[in-house]
Amino acid sequence: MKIMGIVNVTPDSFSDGGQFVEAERAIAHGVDLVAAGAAILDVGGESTRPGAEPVAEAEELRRVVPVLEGLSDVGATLSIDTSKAAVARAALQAGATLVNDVTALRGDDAMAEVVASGGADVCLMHMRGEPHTMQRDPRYEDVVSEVVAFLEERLALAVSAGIAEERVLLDPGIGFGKTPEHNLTLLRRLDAIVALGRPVVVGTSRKSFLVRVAGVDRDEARLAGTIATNVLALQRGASVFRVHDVAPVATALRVAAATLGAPWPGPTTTS
Ligand code: HH2
Repeated sequence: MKIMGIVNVTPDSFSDGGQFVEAERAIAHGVDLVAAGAAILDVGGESTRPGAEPVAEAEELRRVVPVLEGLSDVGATLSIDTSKAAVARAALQAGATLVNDVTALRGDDAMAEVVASGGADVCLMHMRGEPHTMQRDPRYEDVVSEVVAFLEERLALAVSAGIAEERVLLDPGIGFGKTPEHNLTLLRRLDAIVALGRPVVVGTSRKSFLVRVAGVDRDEARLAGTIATNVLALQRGASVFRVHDVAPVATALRVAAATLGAPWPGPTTTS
């Protein structure tokens, strides 16, 4: 079980320090997340939020490479959150060992080869549609079986492209082309994805469905909802928890794991 801390590298419109300040700030944030309990840092230079505009390859490279280099000896696994093969290739050279591809190798024909030849781990995530349109009336006959079938198919494709099965992680893609009800159903039935035999990554952190479900639009609702869903995902067999607020989620998961009698990395005091 591991916490994946989110390190977003996006331009700061309030600072005139430019590129250097942006990278320095992201590196400092990554160091803080590791101190708070993150074993993986997921570095991303392009938002996949609903409605987000794509970022050009050169700009994405400019954002993420200095940050990965700056974090290379921080003591965490480095993950690159990208669907572009060139960005993944540069990231692996800069110290990343995990490619977190929200398109599950569909976004760039060269991605599978980059992952295979780089000997990297890869997270394959389910997404219905494209980020800028995916939240327009998503529909499924049966969301659980459709997500499971998709992940099974992408896992088989990855293996046939030369990626070792042991290197693949799977993710239901909470919030990616799904209604709040779809997200809740997938979290409730996470066991169906765990049954595919690969570690499952869950990303609910601060997502807007939490506000809809909680019925309270405050930052505390996003954090409380993030904690609730991650604790239940732990109980349902998830292995990797992708979050912004590492310290409170780490505490909640440590207590939840102790309650379940499940192992949790790091010190647990019960006496
Ligand atoms: N969610 C986001 C981005 N990457 N990767 C995985 N494997 N699973 C997720 O659920 C996931 C992901 C959401 O991205 P964005 O809206 O850009 O926000 P942030 O990166 O701050 O979470």
